[in-house]
Amino acid sequence: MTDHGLGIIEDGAIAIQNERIAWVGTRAALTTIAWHADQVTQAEGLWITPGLIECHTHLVYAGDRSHEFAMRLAGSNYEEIARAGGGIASTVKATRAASEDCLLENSLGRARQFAMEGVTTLEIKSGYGLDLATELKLLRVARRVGVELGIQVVPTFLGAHAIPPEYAGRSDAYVDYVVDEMLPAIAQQGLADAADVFCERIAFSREQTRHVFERARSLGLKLRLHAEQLSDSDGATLAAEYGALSADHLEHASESAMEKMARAHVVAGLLPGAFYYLREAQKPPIEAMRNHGVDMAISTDCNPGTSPITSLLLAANMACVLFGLTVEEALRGVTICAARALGLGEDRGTLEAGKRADLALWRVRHPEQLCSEVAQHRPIEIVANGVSSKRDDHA
Ligand code: DI6
Ligand code: FE
Repeated sequence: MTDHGLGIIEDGAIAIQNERIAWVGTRAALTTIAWHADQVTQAEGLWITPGLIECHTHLVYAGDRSHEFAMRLAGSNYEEIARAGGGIASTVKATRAASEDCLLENSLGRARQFAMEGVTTLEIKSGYGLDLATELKLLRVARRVGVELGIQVVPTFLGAHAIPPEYAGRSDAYVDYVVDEMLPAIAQQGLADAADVFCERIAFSREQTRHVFERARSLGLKLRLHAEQLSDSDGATLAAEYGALSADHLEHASESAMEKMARAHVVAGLLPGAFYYLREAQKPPIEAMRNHGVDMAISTDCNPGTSPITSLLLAANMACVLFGLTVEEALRGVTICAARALGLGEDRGTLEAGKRADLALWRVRHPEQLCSEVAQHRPIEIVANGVSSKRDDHA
């Protein structure tokens, strides 16, 4: 059996106790230990992987942007559409107008797609409210999504996603609002684990990013960054300077920034869905990431404008086909490296004793099929925080 460096255990067994993995090894070793379990599940012929980890989504929003897809097919590009008032601003309008329950229903539909594919940890960013009341609404919805689905939602505050219409031409004043009013209120309500910024020429500058990072850090929030998606503002270096958990996109990042990220243990978040959907040509510097030992996480970036995708395995497949990742890198990208991008690498992302009992059971011949075959695999059983659920058609 080709291992691909995945640490495969053939004829393995896993013991779970109190929502944690208590033991992992071969079945033969398990018998000699004479484990006394209250309940035993046979998984004959199945593969068990860690529950998948989706570390970057914007899945709480209202409306859709299919007309922009059509505009791009007719020749417009993302930046032109954004500058003309479409893009993020149009989703903000729809999201501000939507009730909390309506947002929950829309968002649950998308989140369920992730959960059914074996995702047991789901990061969700705010960022389509851009005023305090609506950002709070999005973060509450994110939390409710996790409760409804029995998976762990990790909420991120992305107030610095775009400049809202009421602050047009006054981006510094908007950043002051984010820093002085939104961040403290969100931190005080405990509604976000991290703060993120879209550092880009059509969004926020390095200096503005720094301003948000300073305050977020002082409030005890972890940091993430959207960096170098459309151009090089050297946000990746800033992420390294601030010890951010991850810098995501990175298509236009330099090799020297990868060295700094490696030294500061900043994970690279690869988002091939946005690259694909926008028909970008410039790929992230994967070889530099490898050479410097930067961890590569893979995510969908699920959002209505640049990546309306709810399949993490499809993103893993795209990372292989479009960015040239190996199967091992792709599987690590949706498990352990994604866990690290959330600051949860010690807690989940591999099948190891002591880690949270998040598992997915698959009927495949080899886990490489999970990223080589598109839209064909869903786990037949999922264990999230020690609680098992079976797929409906597999009673
Ligand atoms: N980069 C992205 O690709 C998404 N946000 C961001 O900062 C796009 C969000 C959108 O177009 O609605
Ligand atoms: Fe994003």
